[in-house]
Amino acid sequence: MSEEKKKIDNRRTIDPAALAVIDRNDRDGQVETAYDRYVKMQPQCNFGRTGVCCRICLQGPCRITKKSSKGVCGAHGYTIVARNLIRAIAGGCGAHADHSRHMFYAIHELVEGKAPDYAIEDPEKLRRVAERLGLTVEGKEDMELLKEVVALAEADFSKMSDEPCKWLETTVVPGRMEVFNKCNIQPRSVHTTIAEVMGQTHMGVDADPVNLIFQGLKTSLADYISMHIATDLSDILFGTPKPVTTEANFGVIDPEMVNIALHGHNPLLSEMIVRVARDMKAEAEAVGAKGVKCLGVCCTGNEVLMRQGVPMLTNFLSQELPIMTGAIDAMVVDVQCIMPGIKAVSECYHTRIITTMSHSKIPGSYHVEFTESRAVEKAREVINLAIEAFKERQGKGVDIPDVKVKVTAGFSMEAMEDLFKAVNPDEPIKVVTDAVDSGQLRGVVLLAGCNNLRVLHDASGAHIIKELAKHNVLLLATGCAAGTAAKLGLMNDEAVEKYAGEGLKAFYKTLNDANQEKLKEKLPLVFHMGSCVDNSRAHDFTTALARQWDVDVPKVPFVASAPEAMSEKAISIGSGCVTLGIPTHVGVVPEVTGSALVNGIALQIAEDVFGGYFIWEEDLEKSVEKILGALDERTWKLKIHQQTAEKFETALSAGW
Ligand code: SF4
Ligand code: MSK
Repeated sequence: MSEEKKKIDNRRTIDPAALAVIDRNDRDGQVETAYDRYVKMQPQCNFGRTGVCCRICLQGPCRITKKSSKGVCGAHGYTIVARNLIRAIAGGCGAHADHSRHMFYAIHELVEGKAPDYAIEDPEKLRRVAERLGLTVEGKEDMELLKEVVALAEADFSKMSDEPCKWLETTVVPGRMEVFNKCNIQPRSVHTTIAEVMGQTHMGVDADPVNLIFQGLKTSLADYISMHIATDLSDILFGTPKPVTTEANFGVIDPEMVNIALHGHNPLLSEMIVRVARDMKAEAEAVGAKGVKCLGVCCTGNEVLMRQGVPMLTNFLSQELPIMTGAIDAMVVDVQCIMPGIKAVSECYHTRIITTMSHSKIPGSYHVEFTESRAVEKAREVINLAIEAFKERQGKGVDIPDVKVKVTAGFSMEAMEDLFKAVNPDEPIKVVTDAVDSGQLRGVVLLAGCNNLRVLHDASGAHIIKELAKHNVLLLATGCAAGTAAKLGLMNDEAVEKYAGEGLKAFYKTLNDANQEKLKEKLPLVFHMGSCVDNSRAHDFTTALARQWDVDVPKVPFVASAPEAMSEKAISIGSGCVTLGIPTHVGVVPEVTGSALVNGIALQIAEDVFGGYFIWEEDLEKSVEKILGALDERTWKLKIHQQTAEKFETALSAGW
């Protein structure tokens, strides 16, 4: 057995509920999960891990070694690493574009009168988005306006001309657009940019690593556009999230209910299932259940948590484990981050795995093809499968770890502004900039991204959150990092008492006091902003800070951290953060270290050009130090320049 194999066991999580299931399975069961497969997979290939394996043509795989510094075609390591990296960014962008396009299709059907089960849930958001896009709003009916918004979205998805994409131009500060123009990385549109990457990285096209990386950064902007369109369209269709309190972790499973886990990313069907489930109590009661309970996994979970207050069951890495409680009647999946392994686990239980998208299937699963025109009917079909499974469950034992915690989520940008307005009605975001200027807050950090078995599940996210809170950092979260906070009791008011420093506590007190009448629960330690695509909300937060300070983003004390980055989407989101001017910590070193040049661009040169840069750091203490260091550098510079501007009564300098 290799050294690495000896060191690693399958107890690679700090989530007490997940550990309870893993331990019980080790004692009594034989179900294989990702935690076991990761151990079996060791040692993993170092060529792949450092990015120096090329399989782009059939002469490969070519691997860069001491003996052979170039591939068969003569491609250097830096070309191979850069090509692999930007294909991953394109993969991430492709996934977000897929999600976003689906929202677009649904709204298109709605506008055409072919999606009778959907409606415009948030007409005010529609008007805000339309105004931001430069459309005339006055005197127009909602549907007419939605049609115009959708036409602009279609152009951003697919136009071939050079004018700026609307969802980029209207959501970032002018300084960013100047940088994008100067570097020639403005995407023509989302789809053309993805296609460009595939052409540019074909065998024998671009060998220049810098040119390749710039195309990668352009693609990360296309990714940002996709995410922003998805968030805006989802809010228009299903409502913009507002604070909501519920519970998280395996203890939310109720053995007396028909339990349906909603997993994936796309809210189109899951929203319908949640709504229809409320009307199908009688059908559930007819088979002896108390009702139908929906529970969330990964980002579909985040979507329905944010808008409907659906309890959060678990995040990415532990997705197979709820099935092993024996009490999940159906796991309904749509797209992205769905482990094919759930099917094999479900075979040991009565659980129905139900795929719902034509391009996202798992062999042997139930498939209920989702169509916008028959959304309610499809939701009923899915729930009926779960009810049938509940009947089969009777008489069989269940074992549910008794772990659940309170969660307050639902912090869209609009919800945040609403909170700030209670303190400063005219300039809401000034509540945050004032707190940073006065030293009450040390800055703002977004915890984003996935889980990854290369590090201890949930450990780095939890550690970073607790330490940054102690140091008075305002914390936002999205994706499975938000799942970590939710499951581990870091997304409620009790966590503020336990972990926040004095400055952060005082900041919360101001907000809680001002919003007393509105808030059912006091504010949580970490503000849940939504799913992966809702990183757009966090970018809007950064843009609002930059506008308030009247500076470009690289001057704003805002850092992103993906402690357990895993997917190609995480790579494209992280690259987008850097391009948009944000220092970005990644707790799992990506596959770029095989080229000193590409690695150097990510860590240093990016800062010179875009103001944002990557911080690879797996050590937890050092991660916190580096994140705080990045915040402090910006806060310090901002203060010096503010003091100078005040002293000489001039405008704030733009050139630092
Ligand atoms: Fe090897 Fe070049 Fe083909 Fe890549 S493109 S597999 S480096 S020959
Ligand atoms: S689900 S991309 S593991 S955040 Fe959005 Fe979680 Fe990452 Fe998937």
